[in-house]
Amino acid sequence: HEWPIGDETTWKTALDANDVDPEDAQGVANTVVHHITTSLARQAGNMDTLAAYQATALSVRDQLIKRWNETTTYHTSRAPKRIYYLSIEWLIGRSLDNAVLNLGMRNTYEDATRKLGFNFEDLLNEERDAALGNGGLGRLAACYIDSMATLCLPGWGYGLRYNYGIFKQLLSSTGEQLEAPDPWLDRENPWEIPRLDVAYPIRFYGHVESVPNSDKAVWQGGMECLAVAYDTPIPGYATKNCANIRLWSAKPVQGFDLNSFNAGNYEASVQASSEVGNITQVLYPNDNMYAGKLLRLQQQYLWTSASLQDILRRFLKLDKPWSQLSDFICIQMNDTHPTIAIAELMRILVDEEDVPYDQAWKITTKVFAYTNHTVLPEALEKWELSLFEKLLPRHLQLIYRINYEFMGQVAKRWPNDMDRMRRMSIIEEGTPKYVRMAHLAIVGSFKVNGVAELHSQLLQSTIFRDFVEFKGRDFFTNVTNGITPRRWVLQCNPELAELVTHTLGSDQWLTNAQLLRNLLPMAEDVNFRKAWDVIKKNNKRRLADVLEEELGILVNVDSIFACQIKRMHEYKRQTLNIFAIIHRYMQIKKATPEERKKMQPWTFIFAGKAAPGYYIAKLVIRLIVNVGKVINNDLDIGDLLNVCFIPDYSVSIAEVLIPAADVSVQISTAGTEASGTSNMKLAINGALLLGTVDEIAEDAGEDQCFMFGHLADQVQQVRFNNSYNPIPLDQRSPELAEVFKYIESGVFGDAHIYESLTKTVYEHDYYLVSNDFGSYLAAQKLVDDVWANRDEWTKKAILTAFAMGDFSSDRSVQDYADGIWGVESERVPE
Ligand code: T68
Repeated sequence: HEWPIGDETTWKTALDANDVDPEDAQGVANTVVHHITTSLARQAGNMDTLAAYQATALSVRDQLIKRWNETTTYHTSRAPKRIYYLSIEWLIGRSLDNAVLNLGMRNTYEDATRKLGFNFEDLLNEERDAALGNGGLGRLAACYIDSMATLCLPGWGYGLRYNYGIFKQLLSSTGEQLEAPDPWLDRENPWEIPRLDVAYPIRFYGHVESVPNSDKAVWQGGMECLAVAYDTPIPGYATKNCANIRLWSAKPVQGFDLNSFNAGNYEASVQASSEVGNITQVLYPNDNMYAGKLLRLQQQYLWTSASLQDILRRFLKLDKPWSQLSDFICIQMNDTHPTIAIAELMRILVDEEDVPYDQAWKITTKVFAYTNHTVLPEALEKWELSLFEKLLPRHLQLIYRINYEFMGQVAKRWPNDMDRMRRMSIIEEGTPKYVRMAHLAIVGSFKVNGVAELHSQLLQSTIFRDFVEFKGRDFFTNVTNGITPRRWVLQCNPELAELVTHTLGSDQWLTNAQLLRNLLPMAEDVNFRKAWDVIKKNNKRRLADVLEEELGILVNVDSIFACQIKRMHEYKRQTLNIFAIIHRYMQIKKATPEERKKMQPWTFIFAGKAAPGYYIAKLVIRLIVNVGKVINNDLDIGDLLNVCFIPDYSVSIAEVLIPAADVSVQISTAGTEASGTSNMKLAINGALLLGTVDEIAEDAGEDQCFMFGHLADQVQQVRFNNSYNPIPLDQRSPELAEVFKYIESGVFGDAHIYESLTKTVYEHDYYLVSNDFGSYLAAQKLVDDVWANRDEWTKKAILTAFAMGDFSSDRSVQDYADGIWGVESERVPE
C-alpha cells in the first residue's frame, strides 16, 4: 500500500479496514445494512425489496471494485500485451446472480439476505436487464468478457453506454409487435462506475488543411464533444481477476454556448448540447441488417476514437516507441462496426504523432483483427461516400490513400484485371459511391476470422474469395463461437450444475468444460437418467408457471417443449416452423380418437424481436400469435398442441426458457446462419437439435440430432430454380400448399393480412421454405418416434449435453488468445 500524505498509521489502519472481506452471512449483512443507511439514505425499517436489491448490489459492487483495483494494479506492474475487444453491443442481462456466483459468494449472500428478511430470488428479480444489444453478436461479447476475466487475460471491452437499450416488445390484441422505449437507466445502475474525469474530445464535420511537403493534415472546425467513460467490472470465476467493460457516453464540451446565453438567446444556447446528447441516446435495433444513418456513424466514430485515445494513452505511459505498438496491444473488432478505427489510428499517428505514412501503416496493420458475423449481403456495412465525407473528411482522405496503395498492389499482381480491382476496391464505384467497411477491415487487419467452421469456409469461397487469393489462406481463420457455462448452466440451471458437480466429484468443469465428456457414459446409468429427468421436469414446470401467469396459456408439461428463440428474420425461417405447426394442427383435427392416442404432444415456444422497420418479420409474429390463439383455445385437440409467443425476449427470459427445452429449433436456410449461439445454450442444457446444418451435430454425433433440408452447397441451385424455373407450389410441396389454403380460408384472421408472407413462397421462395418443408415434417416425425421411447430420448439428451465442452466461450477465447491476439494469462496472486 502507499500513503501519499498524512499519518502512516492512520492510512495503514484505514486501508486494512477496507480490506476486510465479509466472510460469513453476518459480515455480508453488515455491508448490506451499511449501504441501506448510507448510500441509500434509508431507515432500516423502511425497506422494500427494491431497496434490499440495491443495497445488496452495492455490497457486491464493493467486492468487484476491490478486485478491479487489484487487477489493474497488477497488470500495470506486469505491463503485458493487452487485448481490447471493440463491440458496439454488449448484451449483459442481469449482473447480481452472476457476480455472486463468480465470486463464490452465492450462498453467503443468500443466507445474509434471508436473515435480513428477504428471499434472494425476489431480489434478483428486481434487477433490470442491461440490454445494450440486439442478439447473438452482443451476447457473444458478454460471454467473451466473462471468459477473458476467468482466463485472467489482460483485456478490456469497449462499447457505448446507450441511455435506451433494445426496445421493449409489446403485443397488440391483434398480435402486432409494438415498440416501447427501454429506459434502463431510470433507476440507479449499481454495476457501473462513472469516470467523469476520463473524457476525450471527439470532432465531427469541419474541414481539412494539408501540410505542405508532408503526409500530415490538420482537421479543424466542425463540432466537438466529449466521450465520457463508465466502467462495468466483470468478475472472473474462481479468480481474483476482474475484467472491465468501458462504455462511452457523449457529452457537450461546455454545458452551453455562453455567447448565445449572454445575448439572451437561451434556446440556442442549449441546443448544441442536446444535439450531442443524441449520439449515445439509443441502440440501433437492427440485427443482420445495415441501415446507413448518420447518427449511427457518429456513434461508431465517437466510440472507436475514444477507445483508441484511451488505449494509446495507456501505451504511451510505457514509454515505448510506436514501432512496438503491436507488442503491447491487439484490438479485436467485433464485426465491421469499429472499422473506422483503422483510419483513426492512421490519423492519430500521422497527423498528431508525426509518424510518416508508410511507417504508420506498418504499425496499424499489425494491431487490428476482424471478426465477420454474416455472409448476408444486406448486412454488410457500406457508407454512402458523401455522408462519410461530410462527417469525417480527414478519414475519407486517409481511406483514399489506403485504397490507392492497395489498388496499386492488386494491379501489380493482376495487371489489367479491372474487374478484380472493381470487386476488391474499398470504394464501390457507381451512383452513389460507397465505402465498403469489410474491405477496409480486411486491408487494415492482420487476421480475419469467421465464427463457425462452415461460415469461415463460406466466407473464403464467396464474399472474401478475392481477398483469399490476395492475402493467402493463412490470413483467414476460424474461431467457433462459444457460450459461458457459468451463466448458461450454473446460473440458469443450478440443479443440473449440482448434478454434474456431484457426479464428477468437483466443479472443475466450470472452467474446463471438456470434463463434461467424462459424463457421457452416464447416459447408460438408469439412476442418472432418473435424476436428469426430474431436473428437466422441474425446469419445464417453472417455465409452464410463467406461461400460465404471463400469457394465460396452460401447457402440458409432459409435451415436447420445442423452442425457437432468436431474432425474427426471414433467413431464420420462423415461417417454416409456424407453417409446420399449422400442418400438425390440421393433422390432429383430421385424426380419429384412436389415431390421436398415438400422437405425441408438443408445445412450440417462440420468442424474439423484429426490427421495427422489418415488415415481413413483424407479420410472422402476427401469424404465430394468431395461430396460437386458435390452437390454444381449441378444446377439441386436448393437450396435444400448444403454441406460445413469449413477448419481449431478453437474456433473463432466455435463462428460464433454455433449461426447460426438449427440442432446439435451428432451421435457418443452410449456409445463412453464421454460427448461432442459442443452439449451444440449448444443447448444453439437454435439448435435442432439430435443424439444418450445424457444427453442434458433429460434436454431439449425428445420431443424437434430427437433421433435415437442403445443404449449403445446394441452396444456390434450388434458389435459382425457384426464381427462374418455378414449378407450382403444390408440386414443390403439396403439404405446404394445403397449409396455405387453410390460412387463406381465414381461420387465423382475415386471409389477406398474410398475403405478402405466402406470396414470397409462391413466387420466389428465396429461403427455400417450400423446398425444405417435406423433410422438416419428416424430421419432426422422427422426433415423435424417439419421444415415444422416453428412455432413448433421455440418453440422447445426456449425450448431447455432455458433448458440448468445445462450445464453452473459454475455448473460443483461448483460441483467439493463442491464434490471433498473442496474449497470455496474468493471474492476480492470491
Ligand atoms: C449474429 N449476428 C449471427 N448481428 O447472426 C449469428 N448485425 O449467427 C452469430 O452466432 C452471432 O452473430 C455471433 O457470432 C448478429 O447478432 C447483429 O446483431 C447485428 C447488429 C448490428 C448490425 C448488424
